[in-house]
Amino acid sequence: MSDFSSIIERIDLATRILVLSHDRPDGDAIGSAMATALLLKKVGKDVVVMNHDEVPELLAFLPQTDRIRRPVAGETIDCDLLLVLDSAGRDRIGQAVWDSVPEGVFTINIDHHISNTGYGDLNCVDSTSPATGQILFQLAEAAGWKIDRDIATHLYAAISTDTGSFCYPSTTSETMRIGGALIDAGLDLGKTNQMLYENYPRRRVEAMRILLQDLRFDCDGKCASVKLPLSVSENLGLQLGDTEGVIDVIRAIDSVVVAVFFEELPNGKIRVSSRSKDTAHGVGEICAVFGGGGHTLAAGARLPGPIEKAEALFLEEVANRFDT
Ligand SMILES: [Mn+2]
Repeated sequence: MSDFSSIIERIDLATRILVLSHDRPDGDAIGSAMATALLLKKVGKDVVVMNHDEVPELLAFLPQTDRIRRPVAGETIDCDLLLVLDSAGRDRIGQAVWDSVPEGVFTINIDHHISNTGYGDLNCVDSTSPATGQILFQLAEAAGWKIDRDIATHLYAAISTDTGSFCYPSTTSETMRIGGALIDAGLDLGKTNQMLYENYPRRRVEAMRILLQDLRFDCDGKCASVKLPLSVSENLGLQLGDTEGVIDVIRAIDSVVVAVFFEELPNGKIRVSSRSKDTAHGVGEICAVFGGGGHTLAAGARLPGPIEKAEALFLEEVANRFDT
């Protein structure tokens, strides 16, 4: 549990606050940014929320996500405090967003990635927390800010999506306590879960069908991987967030310890997402070999293309860990 007093002091002094979270935003990035924006607005601050990319269609049901702005070339956001959430490094924000941030503005970095580079003027990084949303709940509690239904919904989306619905081992009794407190604050649990987990567009399942045809096993079935070439994403009209969760399907196979998903991006880079069930075979270290990072059991990296080459390099690194 962090000491939030210096963060609260800085926020008290600020009048106009810019809230950022990482590109290709997931539930924790959107939920954390929006919960923070709504909390700060309630205590009288002017708030701008910005993300490099669009809100994924699956998360657009969350309250007031139309407030999230995208960077406009040449525009600088007038602010006297910057909050950067759920982002391990400056590079996760995207250059177009940094171009909108005034030079020298005081930066608070709130995150739960063990690989966080400590790029803020004030850094609140708790790698024992399963989601940035959990740290923000604790901050709100410490500051005495009231959590209303919309804020509770965002914090729930943040925590639920980063813990695999309160299932991953990173989930603690504190996470469960917070879940209860969010229900008390007005969260509609059934409806929110339905929107988060039972509301997939058909193209997502079509993508799953194609991906699973080429499901690959290595290391005596302990490593499973799938790859998504750009041509397939384009043919299916996939959007950001559509392939989120594919990895959980292959991770759930009984023999599998490490699951890997390779995705070819429009810029030719290969986005690698990886999950592990066992800290003895953590994926954080493997991703770090390729300049990526994250957590022990969930991590990512970006490798140069082509996709087959990235696949071979990464899977070789996985195999090395199972040999020893
Ligand atoms: Mn997160």
